Amino acid sequence: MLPALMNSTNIHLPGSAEAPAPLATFDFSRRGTLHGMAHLGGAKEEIWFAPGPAEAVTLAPFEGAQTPDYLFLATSEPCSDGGTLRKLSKVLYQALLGHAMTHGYTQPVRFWNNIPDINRGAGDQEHYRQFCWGRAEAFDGWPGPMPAASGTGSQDGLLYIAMLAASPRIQVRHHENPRQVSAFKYPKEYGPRSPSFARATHLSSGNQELYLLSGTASIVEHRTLHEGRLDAQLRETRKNIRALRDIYPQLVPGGMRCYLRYPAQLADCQAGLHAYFEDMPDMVLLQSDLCRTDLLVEIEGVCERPLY
Ligand code: 3EB
Repeated sequence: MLPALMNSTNIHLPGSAEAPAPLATFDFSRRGTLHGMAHLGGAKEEIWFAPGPAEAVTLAPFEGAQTPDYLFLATSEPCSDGGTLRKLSKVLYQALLGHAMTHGYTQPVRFWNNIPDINRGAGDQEHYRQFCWGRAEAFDGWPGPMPAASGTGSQDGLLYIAMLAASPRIQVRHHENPRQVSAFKYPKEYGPRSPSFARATHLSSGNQELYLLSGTASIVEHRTLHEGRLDAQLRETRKNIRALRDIYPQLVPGGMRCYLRYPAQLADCQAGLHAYFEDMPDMVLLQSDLCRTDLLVEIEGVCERPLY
C-alpha cells in the first residue's frame, strides 16, 4: 500500500451519484492516540465522505457539515461531575435529535460519545451511568429507533458527542446481536437507565451500502466475560463482530478502530489483533478507558462492499 494512503482511513457513505465530499474528519493524533507505536499499519485520521456537495454547518454549540444526504454535528463541552454530565448529556442529545429533525435529516445513524473520566464515581454516580441516564431521558421523547454508537472515555475533561444523521432518501436498518442482550434492555445492575444504542446500523442507497458496527466488546448476553484476560476478550469480541457481520456476509471490514484500556498491553493487543482479526489489517489502535471497568478492549468500525 502507498504510504500516503495509510495516513488516512476513508469511509464512503451511500447516497446520490454526486462526487464524494468530506463530511467529517476524526483526527486521532489530537485525541489520545498511542503515537506511532500504536498504529497497526493503520491511520492517523478517519475521513467520512458523502456524495456532495458538502458545506460547513454551525448550530451552536455544535459544528459540522452537511450534504444533501447527511448531517454531521459534534461538540466538546467541559464537564467534571456526574450530575452535570447527566444534565448536559440530556440537553445535548435533545438538541442533536431536534436539529436532525428540523433540518430534514430525520434518521440518526450513529453517535460517538467520549465521556470524561468515564469510570469515576461509585455505583450509580459513575460518570458512564450518569451519561446513560441523561441520554436515555433525551430518547424518552424520541419516536424513532436508536442507532449505532460507541461510548468510550476522554482524559481532557471534555464530553465529546458527535451525531451522523441521514435524510429519508437513505434506507436505514438497525440490528441487534443475537449473542447479546440489547444494550437498551440491559438489567438495572448496570445502571438506572440502560444505554441507548443499536449494535449496528446498515445504510443503503441504490446499489451502494455501508454497515456501521457499534463499539463491540467481550459481553455475552449482558455479562462481561474473561475479566482481566485481554487475549480471551479479543477472541470473544471477534465472535460478537462475526455475529453482526453474518447479517451482511457480502461486506468486508473497512475502517476499524480498536480501543485499548491499558497502553502497557499494547504488544499483547497487537498480537491478538493479528491472530484473530487478520482480515482487518488497517485497524487503528487507540488508548481509551471503556464503559465497564472490567473491559480491556473494544472494537468498532464499518463494513463495505469488497473492492473486487
Ligand atoms: C457494551 O456493549 C459496551 O454507551 O454508547 C458500546 C457501544 C458500549 C456504545 C454507548 C457503550 C456504548 O455495552 C459499551
